[in-house]
Amino acid sequence: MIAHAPFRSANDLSLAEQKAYYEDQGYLVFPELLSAEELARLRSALAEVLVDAEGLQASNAKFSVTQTDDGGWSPRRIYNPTVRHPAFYDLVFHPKILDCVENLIGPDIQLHHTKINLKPPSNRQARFEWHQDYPFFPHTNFDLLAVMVYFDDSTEENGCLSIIPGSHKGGPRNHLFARDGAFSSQLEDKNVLTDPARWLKVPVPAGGMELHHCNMLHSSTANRGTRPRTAMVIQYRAADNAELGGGNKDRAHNGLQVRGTNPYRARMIAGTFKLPGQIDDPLQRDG
Ligand SMILES: O=C(O)CCC(=O)C(=O)O
Repeated sequence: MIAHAPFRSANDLSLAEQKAYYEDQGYLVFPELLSAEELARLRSALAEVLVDAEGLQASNAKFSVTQTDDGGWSPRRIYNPTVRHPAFYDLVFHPKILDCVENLIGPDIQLHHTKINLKPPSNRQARFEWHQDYPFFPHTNFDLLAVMVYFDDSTEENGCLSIIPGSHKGGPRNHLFARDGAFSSQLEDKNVLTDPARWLKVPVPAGGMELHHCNMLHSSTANRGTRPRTAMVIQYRAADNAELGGGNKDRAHNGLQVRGTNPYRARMIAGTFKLPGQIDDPLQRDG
């Protein structure tokens, strides 16, 4: 049993309380979501998919790999898991997940993309710098959120998520995007990070779920422990939330209607947003 951080378990909140908490804090944690059988099916699917990554020493369209501290190679991301195994496809339609998402962004829901993030033990590279998701795929409004379903216990030791509660209220911030295709972004203005007292570690048990607003500032450290940390990330959006700039065609099931209907209209919010295509390479800039 791992200790829960000092946040309220959304399992104990009514739908109205969940919505109010999400609007104010920008996230929700459900320590209990999946049954033991559902979790076992996902773990077994993961093992099946990872067979294809054995011996891989370079990233490809299916896996991103990373070097562990002992010099070996290990997958750190599975791209588009919904096309890799039916168990992952089925997960995006899970009624408990969609009931919760519907309460936050409305009854008409589409998938934006999915991925599985793996943090192998003793690996310093599988970490995420502070960022928001919205600048990577800006949309016409902010009804866009990331659901993280945990296949393992995530702990401070193995690199659980950190967030800055309430930071979504500041709106999208400029990010610098690296050119190499790897996930290495930086917040342009780091002043927002100067108060670690506002950072919150969010450990979630296996079978649980965390979700956060697209403008939530979040990060996670490397896995310094001996146990893996695996989570499937599912990005959902309201069906009237259209992606700006056309989006990335490599994302499987992008726009899949997972609940409700497609209204074929876009709801716009005012603002000026940097598009991810405007690449600014922090390495070149600093160097
Ligand atoms: O897996 C994590 O800890 C963070 C994932 C994340 O921020 C992302 O994939 O954008």
